[in-house]
Amino acid sequence: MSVGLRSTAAALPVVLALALATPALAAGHERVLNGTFDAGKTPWWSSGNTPSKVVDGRLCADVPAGTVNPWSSMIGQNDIPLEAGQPYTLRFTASATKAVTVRAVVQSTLNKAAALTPAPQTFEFTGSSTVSDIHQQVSLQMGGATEPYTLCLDDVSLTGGAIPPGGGWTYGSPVRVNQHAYDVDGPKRSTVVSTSATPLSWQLKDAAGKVVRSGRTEVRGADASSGDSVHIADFSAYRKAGSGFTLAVGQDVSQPFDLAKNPYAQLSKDALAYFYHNRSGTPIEAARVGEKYARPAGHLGDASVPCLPGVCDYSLDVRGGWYDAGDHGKYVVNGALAAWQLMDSYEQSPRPDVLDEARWEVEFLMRMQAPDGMVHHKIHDLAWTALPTLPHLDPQPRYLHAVSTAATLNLAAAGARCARVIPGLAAQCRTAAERAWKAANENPAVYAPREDNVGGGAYDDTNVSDEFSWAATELYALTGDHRYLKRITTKLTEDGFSWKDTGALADLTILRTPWRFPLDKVILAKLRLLTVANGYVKSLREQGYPDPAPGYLWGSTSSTANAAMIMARAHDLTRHPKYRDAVLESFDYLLGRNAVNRSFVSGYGEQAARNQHHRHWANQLDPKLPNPPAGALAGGPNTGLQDPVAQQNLRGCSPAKCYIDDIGSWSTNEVAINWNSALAWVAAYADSR
Ligand code: 9MR
Repeated sequence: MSVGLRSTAAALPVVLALALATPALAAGHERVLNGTFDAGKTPWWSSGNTPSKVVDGRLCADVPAGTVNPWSSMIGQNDIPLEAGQPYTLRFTASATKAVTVRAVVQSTLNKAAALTPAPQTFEFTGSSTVSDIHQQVSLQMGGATEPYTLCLDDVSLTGGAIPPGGGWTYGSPVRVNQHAYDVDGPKRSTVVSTSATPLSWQLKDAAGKVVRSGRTEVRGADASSGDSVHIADFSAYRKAGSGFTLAVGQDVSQPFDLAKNPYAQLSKDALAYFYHNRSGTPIEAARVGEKYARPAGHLGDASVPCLPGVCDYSLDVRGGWYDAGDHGKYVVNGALAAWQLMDSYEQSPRPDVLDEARWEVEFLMRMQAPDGMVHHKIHDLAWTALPTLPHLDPQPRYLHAVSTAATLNLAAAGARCARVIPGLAAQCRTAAERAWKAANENPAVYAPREDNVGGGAYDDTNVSDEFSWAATELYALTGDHRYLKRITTKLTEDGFSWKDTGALADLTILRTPWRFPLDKVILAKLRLLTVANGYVKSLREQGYPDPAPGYLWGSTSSTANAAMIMARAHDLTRHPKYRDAVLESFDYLLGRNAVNRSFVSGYGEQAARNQHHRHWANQLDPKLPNPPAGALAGGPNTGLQDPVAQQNLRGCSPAKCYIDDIGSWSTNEVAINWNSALAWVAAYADSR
């Protein structure tokens, strides 16, 4: 990931009471990750002129001669949390192939000389931090050498600070609400964090502070996902529209919220605008997004992209499409799913702008098709670029990666849907989809390698039976050709769907065009849809916070939104209000009624995500750049804690609390097309009901 000093000073996300603990109590808190290099090099980095690798359990760096400043050649680790006024002790063992003096640096804390010799020595330095910031740095600075040498480093440790690793978080008011708005005609509930065994009194107040309704909470008790003890306050009976309401429980007051007739009309537009903002290969016009978000066309070089060496001997024009997420990669599996979901949104809640946006991606997906009909898995940078990097300033060369069966079937599925719904592309999409299907059947087990994750994500998948089934369903819906029918093998289950598991989409497609399918298939698909939707409704009701799919893995908010999509389809088929209510309560979860008291959608709610991991919505790193525009969904709580910021600040978190609104936390706070497509689908549905 990115290297170098961060210019921002994000506040420590901690309980102040903890900061008052005496330093002596806290001396043992380790602040460095993987200081023994047992887990390889991550998250250590070295300067571009100083190649480094782990050798026999030590990090060894080749230091060049002829640089001027100490910081011209460095090894380091970023995102070190420090507290102002606290003492810290840095220890490490190091050797060099020649006697040399380097600088040992803890940013804002200490900067000391260390005289290295060929024999490993252990050093220890202390200092007090002058800042409270979770983005400080530990480094060895080796610049200024007269001759090249190799330095090896081991057992790096930085101890100190009062706040335990993982935080010591507080989340503000215990009264958690949908910080954007409740539908006046829908359910209106709040989750109140409290260990009281008896009900508490609540008061609903209008913007002037006048109590307009009051009642008592229902005691719910321990909530496993969050570790919180909770009550539920239900003010559904109040049905007057207005803005600036708050809910008070004793001295505790919620974030303000609105009660509105149609609270999701604007979100429906904003969630879709996300895709325009992230288009590749075209200028993003101020007339559409405002000056702040306008930018020149990115990656015009995608008009001619060669394969990685040894993969193919041609170049393809793979202009256009959307950037996948916070990175500038373009991946067929994820792009096809997102485009499919937008096309499905069009069929559910028709709006021409949704089709325009889907068309932009489908045209790109078709460009990824190789001459033999197989489809390249992805195109992305050779190496990860630093944050921030605007698309038109990306210095990295880009390559097409090998074809895969999964990508090929994704084009078959999305292409078949396109042939049914996008005017003007029908013939081209049908040809591409049918060629892809044929090619995938001739090459049924070509998998994208898991290790291919430098400069872009892997999107690896070694089970493509679900992709075959999804593609067969779409092709049958398009053509009615019985050869496809027997290839439909997958069903909707409570696991829902994701870029990797697309089997559930077969049932959703059958129910989209039931008149094209045999009756028994339709009846069974409907039965499964209702069973799964009922399970989500039940799960949502059992949770302290209303999440229908409380799994808390990477992109967990998209699982919530996709579960809401399935419940919306159930509502559509049955008109039973319990499904509509559960869709609305899923929005409550996404928009602030959750364990971290935060709206995961930028611009929606008083405490909304604003520092999502993104290469040009990077205001946290450069104040000249914007925060994400309204309507960008953060990935959300993820127990995997795959990035260093999450590892430093969330260690030990309860699943529903494994979230930090920091640009460095790509595993909890990235944005992505397949997550926003889910949000756009559900928001359009809520808007059009
Ligand atoms: O959404 C993807 C998630 O399911 C995977 O666990 C994760 C690691 O492979 O990758 C996620 O996708 C990322 C992709 O690899 C690169 N672009 C950003 C995507 C969202 O974080």
